[in-house]
Amino acid sequence: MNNIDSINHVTGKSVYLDDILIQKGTLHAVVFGSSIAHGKITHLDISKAEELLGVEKILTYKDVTGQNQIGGIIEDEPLFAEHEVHFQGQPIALIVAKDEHTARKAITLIDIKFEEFEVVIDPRIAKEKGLLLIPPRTFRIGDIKNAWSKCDYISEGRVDSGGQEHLYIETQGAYAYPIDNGSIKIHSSTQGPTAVQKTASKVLGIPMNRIEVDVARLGGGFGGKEDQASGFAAMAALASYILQRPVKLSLHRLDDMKMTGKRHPYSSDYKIGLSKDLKIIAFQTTLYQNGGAAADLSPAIMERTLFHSTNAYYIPNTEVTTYSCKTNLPPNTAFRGFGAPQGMFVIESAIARAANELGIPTRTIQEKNFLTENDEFQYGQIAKSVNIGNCFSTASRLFNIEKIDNDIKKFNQENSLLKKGMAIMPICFGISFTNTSMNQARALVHIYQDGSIGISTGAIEMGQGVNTKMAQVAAKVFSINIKRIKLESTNTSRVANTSPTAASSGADLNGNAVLIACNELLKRLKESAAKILECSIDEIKLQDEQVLKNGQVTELSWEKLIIKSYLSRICLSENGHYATPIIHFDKSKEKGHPFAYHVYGTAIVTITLDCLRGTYEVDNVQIVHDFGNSINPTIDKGQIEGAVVQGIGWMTMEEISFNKDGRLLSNSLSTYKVPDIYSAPKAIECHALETVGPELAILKSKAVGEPPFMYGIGAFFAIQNAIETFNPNYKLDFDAPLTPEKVLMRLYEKNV
Ligand code: MTE
Ligand code: LUZ
Ligand code: MOS
Repeated sequence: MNNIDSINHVTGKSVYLDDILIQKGTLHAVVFGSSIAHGKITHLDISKAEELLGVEKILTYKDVTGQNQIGGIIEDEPLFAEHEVHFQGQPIALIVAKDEHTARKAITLIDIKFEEFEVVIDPRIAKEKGLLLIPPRTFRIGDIKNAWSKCDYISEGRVDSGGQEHLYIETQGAYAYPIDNGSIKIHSSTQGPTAVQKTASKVLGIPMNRIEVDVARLGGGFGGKEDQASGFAAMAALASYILQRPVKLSLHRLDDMKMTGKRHPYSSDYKIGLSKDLKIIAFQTTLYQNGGAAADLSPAIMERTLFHSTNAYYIPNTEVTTYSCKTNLPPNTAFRGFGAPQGMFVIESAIARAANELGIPTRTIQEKNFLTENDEFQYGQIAKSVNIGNCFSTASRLFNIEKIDNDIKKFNQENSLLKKGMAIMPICFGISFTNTSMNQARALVHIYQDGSIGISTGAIEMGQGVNTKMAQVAAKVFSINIKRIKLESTNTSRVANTSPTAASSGADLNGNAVLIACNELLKRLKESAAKILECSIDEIKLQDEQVLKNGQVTELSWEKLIIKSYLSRICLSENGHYATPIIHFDKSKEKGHPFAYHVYGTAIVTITLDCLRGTYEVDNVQIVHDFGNSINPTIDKGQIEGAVVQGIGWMTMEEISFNKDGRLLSNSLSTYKVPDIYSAPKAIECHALETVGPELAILKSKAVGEPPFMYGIGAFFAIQNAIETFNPNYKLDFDAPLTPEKVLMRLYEKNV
């Protein structure tokens, strides 16, 4: 089963924001952002810009009809800067003109002066100065204080990981226009239509029922549009509301890179203690999250870092503290993995260093400490259906780790300037929004008189294939051809109060809502069929577009059943509501059962390093992944491949760089490198672990969106492994990304 959209995608027929035919009289908007990272606006004169022919209006905070506030979790972010600016690119005004060119020209006519303040871009410095977005949080289990004395071996260190630009192909944008009754309709490239609706309602100062948000699909989101689409949509909506004209805002790539937040860079200190037989007895870490200038989703991301700071290991004494630090960077935000990759990189680094100091392979420690059934996570949840050990042992058998090892040794002996390296990356990722209340979804299913079906849910299709999976669910329940099913755009008037499509739970939550709605309709249709065929309901079965009675095909086809049911005045529409059972979390104790289940897997990453140039190639990523009972192996494999490449990019080549004044230096695709086909692994082999899959996953098919991102972390350690082989003087350090530039320095680092 391919993605239902694939033909339209490759023939260019799929409609994205920029493909929506615009109405007559549509105006175009461009955001005017701050040129400095921190300061006071001492002078702002927009009059010359406003006089430019073709400029309709320039909006500032003074024009906001409701509240000038877009903070989602914490109300700390103005839509337009008022008197101060806190990051370079922070929106100050919106120029609305007859076309984008005119709006850009007007920007050059805006007269603005600042008084500059001190710029902080380092989270550790922010913490010292007391600049925190929220109070710190700590997760703990066991007795860390007394655990150290039980350790035979203790190792300490520092770990840093960098930011990451989402680089969705479609930039942030929205198209808003007035509709009947003083309402506004917004087409937005967002993962969270309700977030957009709520934000626009607040900014415009009109109730939510006057704002209709509609999303056909996104050209990628990766978390970057979970929260940050809202501000731009609110701007377009505000302009449209004030001018009573259609307004389109579609960010230029360079503006998008400059104005929007990215993955959070983290800096951290850790201490790890092991017993003689290599059991990890204690692990303590303090992480400094670089939150940027406003909270955005940082508190939730910090929470997921705490949850995943021990990755796939059981550590009886753990204490993890995270500080969310306020800096003068654009507010950092959700990005595939949502704080988990940063946390996992720390524990993997701690293990790698300990192994290095003990002179043993890293995997010896990894293997000895994997979670097992009924182990308790540091947040109180008891691990069930654990198969990390299973994934690891299957991977080592299937891909023959011993042989990989020997081949690498042989290669490295035979080659002086090329060295190969290898690393194992295990993953354990919790599925559910960590904020329990967000784990709900609804689906509205209509069966039309001709037997075709329209499904509306809260899920956003962003390339991950959620629409295909939901169509599969409905087709399975009714046992009909999937071609009869259409996934409608995601629209707040049809499905309300949606959680963003995020946390990898889009298919689980919305798919289950579809399942509930379809099962209810099926019950009704069976009743109807039983009446028509004069038998009991138990004798009825729908199979391959036919109604069966006691297993025998009847003259009643799907289409006949539908039209007859309609004529008998049976309701052919249903609204399904799903809320994940079981999960809960008590923030006052930092304990609970926050996740419906966990996704496990293991990757073996092998690389070849050119020790003359510092460049490297990823030879292979060999994975054993726990999909549960995959509903769509084609799509799931695509998710694995994309995530692996994205993860490798984060760890190796994608380097976000700000200067000390808070100016983004890596501000275009010539200075910010993402993996292309040449730098992608030469092979990605993915083997599905045989499992039944958990009840709480949609049709036992586990969530797949984010977990495989973290396989990419293995590339860091594989490269590091090759550097060690070439240069025995190299002292391990953990400062990602490990760019070719950094690799070269380490290859020739001298013993000091
Ligand atoms: N795949 C594609 N092609 N495009 C995307 O934007 N986002 C990822 C992942 N896979 C993304 C993607 C992220 S961050 C998440 S949370 C999940 O998809 C969201 O979709 P799901 O909940 O349906 O898995
Ligand atoms: N978003 C969110 C997420 O609001 N809560 C989460 O737990 C989460 N996890 C992953 C990605 N996005
Ligand atoms: Mo994904 S970071 O949950 O949008």
